Amino acid sequence: VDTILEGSEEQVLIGPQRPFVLIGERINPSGKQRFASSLSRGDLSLLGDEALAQAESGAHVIDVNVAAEGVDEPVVLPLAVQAVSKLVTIPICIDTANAEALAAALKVCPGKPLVNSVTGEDASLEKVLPLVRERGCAVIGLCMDSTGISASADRRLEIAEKIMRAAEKHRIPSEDVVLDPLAMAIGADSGAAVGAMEAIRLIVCQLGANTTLGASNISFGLPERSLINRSFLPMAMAAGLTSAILDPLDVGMRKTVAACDLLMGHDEYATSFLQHSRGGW
Ligand code: THG
Repeated sequence: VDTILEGSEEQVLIGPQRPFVLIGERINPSGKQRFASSLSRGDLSLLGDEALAQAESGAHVIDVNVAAEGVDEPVVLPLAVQAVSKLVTIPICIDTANAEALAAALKVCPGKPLVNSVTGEDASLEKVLPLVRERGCAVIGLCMDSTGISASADRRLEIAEKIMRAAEKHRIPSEDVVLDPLAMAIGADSGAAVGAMEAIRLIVCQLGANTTLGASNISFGLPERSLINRSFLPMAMAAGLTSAILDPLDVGMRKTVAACDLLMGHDEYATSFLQHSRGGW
């Protein structure tokens, strides 16, 4: 199935027969002190630069996350979403764990955004799903709950199933739920990549849903992050992953995704690959 997202002027389809969808991760203050303090002062200029740079680099969707110490999310998130939506025409992925901030951001966001995210916890499902239903948008379901993130792929599938059932109860179309099996740091758990791939396979086979994950999470704390990220992504794509949150300014990653789209049979006559290759990426 295809998940349809809309920006102010562009539509993006996530689906198993479509080119892989890149969700730009760079509007996120975690680990970036300068960005965090400018946001807490209400300065949105850095954010605008990141939005434009990512769209120009080929991001299909822009993730907007402003969560940091000193940032009043219910005030800053809608301002950030509005600022981004005025600069780019592609869909926005609203990345927050704060339901009040989400509701405020949805009010000012054009098109059909992707809400990032709901978890399998009852409290999260009951707060977030009514907002998704009311706005008619799509949502990322994180395969975790109050007990945390399980190392077991079967357990992650159970949570995915719970999220799908809850979405159905709220009359949200199943294609509007994108499941995130959760990629964890490989430096902390050597089973992180294999576990994520197994969870992707189960989710795709059992639920037929689209999937996403934070690709850069896998390399957290290690050197050669880009190398690790762009080695992981083809494995996850082969397991059925249909989108990812990553850094679209990483040229190596863009080349890898373009080559994988071609190899997956999603780029007939290598049209897109040739165009990017001739254009110097
Ligand atoms: N799943 C979903 N949403 C998510 C995540 C996920 N949102 C947040 C995160 N995980 C994905 N976004 C990022 C953004 C930045 C980084 C990693 C994941 C990152 N940044 C570098 C750092 O912190 O060291 C700094 C970036 C830079 O080099 O400038 O790694 O899993 N649904």
